[in-house]
Order: sequence, then structure tokens, then C-alpha cells
Amino acid sequence: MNDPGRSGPAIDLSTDLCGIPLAGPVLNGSGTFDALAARKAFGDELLNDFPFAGFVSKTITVEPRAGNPPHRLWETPSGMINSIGLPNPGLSAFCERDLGPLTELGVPLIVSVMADSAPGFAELVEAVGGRDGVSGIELNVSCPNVHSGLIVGEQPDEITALLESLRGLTDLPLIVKLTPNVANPELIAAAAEAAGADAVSLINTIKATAIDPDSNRSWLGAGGGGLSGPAVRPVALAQVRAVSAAVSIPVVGMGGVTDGSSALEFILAGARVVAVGTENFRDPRAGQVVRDGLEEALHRRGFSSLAEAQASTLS
Ligand code: RRO
Repeated sequence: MNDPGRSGPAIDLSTDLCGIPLAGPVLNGSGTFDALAARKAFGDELLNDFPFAGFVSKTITVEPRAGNPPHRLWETPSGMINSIGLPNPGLSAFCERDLGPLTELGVPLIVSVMADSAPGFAELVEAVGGRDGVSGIELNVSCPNVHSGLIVGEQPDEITALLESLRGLTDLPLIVKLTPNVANPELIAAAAEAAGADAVSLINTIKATAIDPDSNRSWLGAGGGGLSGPAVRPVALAQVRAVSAAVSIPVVGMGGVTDGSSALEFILAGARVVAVGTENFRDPRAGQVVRDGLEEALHRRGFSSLAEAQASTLS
């Protein structure tokens, strides 16, 4: 919705992400906004102005997971560390209970999945890809809080093998969520593109820890976690810029997006769309704030549409 308080012509924010039509370029980061809880709290009011132009689910696994022991969160001066540990109901319960309501949010639904083996990923992709109302699948190969046998997100060869095993299982767009915890994420992105990925999203959280000063222990139950929020934005921008330059598939940029100006930074770094994550914990309407602020920022810069900014290159 265009900001009625701003003078000047409306800015066209519509776009698409590998064929998924979007009314605007602001998604949520997986696991940072519980749309079903919000719908319970706010009812259909939520759907009249849903904060995001597309919704990415919390990552699901084949089996249910309880998640990590407490503490799971640590606030930093400019962000937070999470050690959530991928709690989720598992594939069957997700499909039976959550998937239907998630397809009724009024925006395209992208389901995030993760497994500790290629056959596990295949089971998830086949099950989710066969369901009506799913517009895309995000392959989470980058959670810092789960010890899996797969180091797929850190190795180009492993990404190639995984994508090649999954590509034939669905016609839906496959979006690979990249880890920032490697020296050259553009090599992982290029391998994903070559093996058939339709888009990449980055960054997931940066490995971090917090020490309890009153004991000789980590504050976090699992010992470590992932840092997110404004503190990671410069790292995210550098990685989004490097990855965008290395691939032709679209990039979903995230990492400390809090307002229109920071969203525009990601678009100018080469992201096609952005995602809001940590800021949703502070303000559940952050998606609208970012969208309206981006419209304002585009206007201020003299862009007449989002597409113009997407097409402009950094000098
Ligand atoms: O659930 C988590 O602990 C988690 C996940 Br799946 C992820 O992808 N990134 C993150 O920071 N936390």
C-alpha cells in the first residue's frame, strides 16, 4: 500500500522473485515471524495489510524437533544471538496442520526445509512441492544451530550434488539459503546456480556466542548461536554484493534490514528483494515500516519505480 502521507507520484514496488509475483520487495526471514500466531491474535485484520509481500515459513524437518535447551536468545548492543535449534512439528504435522492456514495469508508462500541428508531433503521437497498453494521452496543449508552430517552449505561440490538430486523432483522455484560463515559465499552461490537453483537468499546468521559473566559458562544452552540484526548489516551487504556479481539468478538480501534506507542499501548492492528478520521481534509491523520507508527512500533518490533501482548498478 502506498504511503498516503507522502507527496508525489506513487512508486511502483511490484516485482517478482524467479517467477513468483510479488506486490512489493519485502519478505520475512524464515523463522522470524509467526504468521499463524499473529493471525490468531489479530484475526483477519492481519490479512488486510499483511506485513510482507511473500511469506517464508519457519524451517521444517522430516521429524519433529524440540529445539535447543535454554537460554535461546541473547540481546547484543545492535542485534541478537539466537540458539533456537530448529524446533518444528515435523513434515507430517506441518502439512496436516500448518500448511493450509499458511496458504491463506493472501501472499505467495515459500516453505523453508532442512534435512541432514540428501534423501531427507528429497522427502521434504517432494511432499511440500506436491501441495497446492506453495509458490517456492527455500533449502536451508545454513542453520548455525544444528549439528548435521551435511556440510552442504559450506562446500560447492556438496551444493552441486544436493541440487542435482533435488532439481528433478519439483517444478517449483528452489531458493538456496546461504551461510555467511564461509570465506567466499559467491562460490557456493555459483555452484547452486549451475546445478539448477532459481534464487539464493543471504545471509543466515553469523556464528557467535555469549558468555555469562557470573559463571564460567556460555549464556546459551547450546554453547553458541547465530548473530543477526543491524550489527551484521555491513557483512551482509558485502556478501550480497559479491554474490549478486557472481550469479544471474535473483538474490534475496537480508541481515539487519530495519527501515527503508537499509532495504534500499540491499537493493543497490544487487538484491532483487529483501527480507526483514530480527526487526520483527522488536516490531511485528516492521514489514510495513520497511516497505513504506523503501517507497519514501526510492522517491527521495529520484527513482520512479523499484525496477529502476534494481537495474541501477553501484559505481
Ligand atoms: O532455528 C534456529 O536455531 C535457526 C535456524 Br533453522 C536458522 O536457519 N538460522 C538461525 O539463526 N537459527
